[in-house]
Amino acid sequence: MSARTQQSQPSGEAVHRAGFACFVGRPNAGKSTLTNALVGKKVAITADQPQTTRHTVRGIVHRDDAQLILVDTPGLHKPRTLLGERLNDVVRTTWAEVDVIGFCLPANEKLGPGDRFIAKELASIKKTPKIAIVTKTDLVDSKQLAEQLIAIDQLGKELGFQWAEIIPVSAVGDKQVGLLADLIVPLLPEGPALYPEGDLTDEPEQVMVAELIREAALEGVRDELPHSIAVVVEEMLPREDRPADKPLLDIHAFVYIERPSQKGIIIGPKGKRLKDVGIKSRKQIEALLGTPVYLDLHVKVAKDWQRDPRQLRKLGF
Ligand SMILES: Nc1nc2c(ncn2[C@@H]2O[C@H](COP(=O)(O)OP(=O)(O)OP(=O)(O)O)[C@@H](O)[C@H]2O)c(=O)[nH]1
Ligand SMILES: [Mg+2]
Repeated sequence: MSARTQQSQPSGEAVHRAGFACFVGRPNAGKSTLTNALVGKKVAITADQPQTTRHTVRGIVHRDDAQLILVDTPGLHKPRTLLGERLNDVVRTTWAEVDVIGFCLPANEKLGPGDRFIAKELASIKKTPKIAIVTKTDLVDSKQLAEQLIAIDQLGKELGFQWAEIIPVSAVGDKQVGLLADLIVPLLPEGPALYPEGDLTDEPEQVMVAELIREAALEGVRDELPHSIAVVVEEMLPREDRPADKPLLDIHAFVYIERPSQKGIIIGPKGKRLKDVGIKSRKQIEALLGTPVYLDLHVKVAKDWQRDPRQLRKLGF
């Protein structure tokens, strides 16, 4: 038992802690994958492309001794659009509010200007403990990992602060994920649970459904197209006149893109790609909601929405 735990348990009674930890880092660092691994369920979509997450996603970890609320954030990056600026603002607001900051750095990429930029900003948040999380350790050998750990330790020293912890994890390989939670929990304030037992996220269903569609739509698209895609669920309604034991949920959703020229790529030859997106996301939506779903997908152009304040508002940014 650590000195810290002993101190906070004068009467020998078990202490309960509850609080917030955010994951921040460059796009594609593995923040959302790690959030899902800790929660034990997909609450945030992930993709092999930068800037997948576009809003803060709360994932809740329930333990006997604590409730840990993880706040997954969009990757902090050099913004090129109004959307990018808004996403960065969301990250900065989040890290100012949480109890613990987890800075995610992929093991397989040398520290770069993007990481230094973020670390510098973190250094100015003096009151909040900062854990450096080296992600994707399954992709490197022990030598490369050791070098990364040293570089991160050095980075903290250069910027004049001490990491509360530096921990290597693999969300995909399920390495040290539980240990990460063990390290965060003692840094949370004492207090009762903030969310009901069993809640894994506070994301509205409609948002989760839209995200699952976007995740399926992101698969296999490249260059600028991933950034151009936005998904909005317009309506979710139980189909009328269905027998009680055979319900069907009608979901109507729009996949937005920015230019007419992108339409063909999203829809694919003879509509095959869009159909595949529908099949793939429908399976996940049905698993999420626990009911059969009829998914109606339409593609629409919202011209240059990433740079247009009015369109951004309409799309929920
Ligand atoms: N091999 C390996 N790949 C990982 C691991 N964690 C994440 N990835 C992959 O890295 C890519 C990015 O993961 P995300 O979790 O979406 O990254 P993110 O930091 O949330 O990205 P943004 O939302 O764009 O900021 C995906 O292809 C993941 O499958 C890991 O532990 N091991
Ligand atoms: Mg993400």
